Amino acid sequence: MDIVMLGHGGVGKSSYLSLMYAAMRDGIQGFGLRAREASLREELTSAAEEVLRGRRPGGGRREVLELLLHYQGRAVLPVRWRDHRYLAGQGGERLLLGLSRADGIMVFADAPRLLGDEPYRADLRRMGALVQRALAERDGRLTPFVLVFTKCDRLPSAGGGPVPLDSLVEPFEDVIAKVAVTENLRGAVALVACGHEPAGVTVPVLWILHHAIVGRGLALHAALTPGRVLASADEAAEYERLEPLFAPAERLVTLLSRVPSF
Ligand SMILES: Nc1nc2c(ncn2[C@@H]2O[C@H](COP(=O)(O)OP(=O)(O)OP(=O)(O)O)[C@@H](O)[C@H]2O)c(=O)[nH]1
Ligand SMILES: [Mg+2]
Repeated sequence: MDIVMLGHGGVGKSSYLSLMYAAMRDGIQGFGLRAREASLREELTSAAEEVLRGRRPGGGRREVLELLLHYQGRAVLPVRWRDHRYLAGQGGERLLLGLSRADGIMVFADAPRLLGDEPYRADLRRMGALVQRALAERDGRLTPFVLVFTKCDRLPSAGGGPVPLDSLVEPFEDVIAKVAVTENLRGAVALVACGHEPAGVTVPVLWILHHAIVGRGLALHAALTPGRVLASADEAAEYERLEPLFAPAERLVTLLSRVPSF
């Protein structure tokens, strides 16, 4: 399963990843994520500790993290978690390919910055247009799509006022409209804070797992249907391992009932 995180440098992707990992390492409703290699397990765990102290996560930048999806303590499926730093003006062929093949997509935006910085908003609109192009090239696979607004602890509303959701999503209006009319894309908005007082960290990952497990399963099932191009033995085995997770993945919805979706 391929998950892509996309966002500008400094938006908070690595901070998110480390706190997400710390939450999923212990597991939620039986689902967990673990790094395949011990060195990455240690790196992510110590990065999470740094972030919880309010610091920038250390460690080198990895573009691809090899994780394993666990269910009830057993490894089920490899998860390739891609950290894609968006560069303004980038042609983005690699990005387009990554997004058009992903089983789950997270697009990151810096919430406090986007409220006041017009050039940044314009840049997010351009990034949104690129994402839309990639979405247009996808097959019809059921795929979760999360707009992750970071640094929400720094929003003026953090003291308890209403979150200016309309202003936050405005640069993404066209992408949201595209996702909303595309049958197999499931969009959500997540407001997160990744610092010493984390908030909303589990929403993006649980939204992704909730839909991507079934999405991946249905895609494998279609490939295994008699009469279709021959599926590999690996795909058949993967489907066997995934199928028992459909119902538990469905039940994650109880943790996501208040998430704005589109
Ligand atoms: N207040 C606050 N600061 C954050 C939050 N998330 C990230 N930061 C800070 O933002 C800076 C950048 O965070 P990173 O997680 O390294 O951002 P990144 O997207 O991985 O950046 P690149 O790896 O350069 O692409 C760091 O100084 C973090 O401490 C947040 O939710 N709240
Ligand atoms: Mg990073």
